[in-house]
Amino acid sequence: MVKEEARNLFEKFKQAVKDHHEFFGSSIPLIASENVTSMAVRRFYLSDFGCRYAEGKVGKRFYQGCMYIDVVEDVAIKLTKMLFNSEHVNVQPISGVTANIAAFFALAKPGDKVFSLSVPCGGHISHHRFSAAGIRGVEVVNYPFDMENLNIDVDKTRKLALKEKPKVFVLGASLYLFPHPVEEIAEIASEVDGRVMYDASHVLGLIAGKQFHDPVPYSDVVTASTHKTFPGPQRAIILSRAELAKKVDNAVFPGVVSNHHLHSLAAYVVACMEMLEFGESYAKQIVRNAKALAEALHSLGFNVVGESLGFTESHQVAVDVSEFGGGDPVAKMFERINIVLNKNLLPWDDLTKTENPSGIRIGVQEVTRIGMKEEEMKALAEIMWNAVNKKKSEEELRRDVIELKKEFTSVKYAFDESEIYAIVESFLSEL
Ligand code: DSN
Repeated sequence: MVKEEARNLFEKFKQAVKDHHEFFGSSIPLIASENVTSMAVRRFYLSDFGCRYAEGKVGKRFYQGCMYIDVVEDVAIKLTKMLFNSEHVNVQPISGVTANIAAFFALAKPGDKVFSLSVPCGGHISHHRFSAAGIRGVEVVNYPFDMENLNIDVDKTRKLALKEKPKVFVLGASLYLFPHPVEEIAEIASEVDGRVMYDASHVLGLIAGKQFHDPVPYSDVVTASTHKTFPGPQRAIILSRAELAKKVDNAVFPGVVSNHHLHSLAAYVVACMEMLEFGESYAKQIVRNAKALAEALHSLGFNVVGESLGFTESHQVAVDVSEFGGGDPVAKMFERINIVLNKNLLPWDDLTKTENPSGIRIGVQEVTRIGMKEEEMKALAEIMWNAVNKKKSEEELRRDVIELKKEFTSVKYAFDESEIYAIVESFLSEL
């Protein structure tokens, strides 16, 4: 007989699961690092693969029963190569941070210097000493940042690199509006015998859809989670030059991964197929939507970051909301009216502003995936403007959000389930 306390906890859990799904069903999701997967992806996520183990590499496992898992992983590698044209692919990291830890192990030794962007300028926590970079014991030096161009200052970076001689130049970001100067940094890296590691997590889907600068030809290693603009399950990949294959693979297994969550690997294969088919139109609409939202917010009176640069080239829009009390109260107020986004440090914030930074960060990849277009971006901007200026009650604003969301209840740019089974079957038979 289960104890009453456990039963009560289970009731609480069931209620939370129900409430969560109802909340997201009637909300506008704008977290730049999230996305929604198709029903076909979810089907594979629930498969028996999630109950199995596959340590090691394709064809070289430590457990029996992996013969079909080997096929799945081989397909995942080949589809990833098709999407990104990379010499070597590892599909085993279970998250972006895991991939970054492995990349640091492959590229650097403890005590080596690493250049990365500060967190306010967009650097991810795993590019820093309190996460993946610190786990490898490297010394992090921040890139000089050009506040006007909202990007890495190449000339100052060259000067600093000649002095500091970093072994790794980390590119890619979490607040990522404009492509980093990858060619220029790769050139500097070659001058000081360093390597380029590009964290493409945020823009992977835009790269797959050919709507963002492709870092693969200029980077030694590209790491990326597969669930932001790339609409797959939560895991990660590492792309690298062929000469680094062994180092990368060993850093992943046995370095940071034992089993690698095979149900999400199967789901990732389906997401790759979706991106091969729909990636370009999906990515194009994401960038169009981001630009449309930025322009609409700006014309209403919001202080949108990057005006002189066209606001954004990615899925993200950043807004300085200092005049409305800062990112923390503004993000919480939006949550109350069913708009989900996050507070964010902006390049001019120092770390003392972490709790209440100047900005909010908005990502439009998920609303694009459910079919929203430029017109809905304008409607969304209007609700946001009414909200920060308290032109309506929160109850009325929540109703406006629910009304806007009402028509957008299914995932676009995706196969239907029967089609995906047929496609996966035909692909498997071609191997
Ligand atoms: N922290 C996530 C983001 O929102 O950018 C990435 O891990």
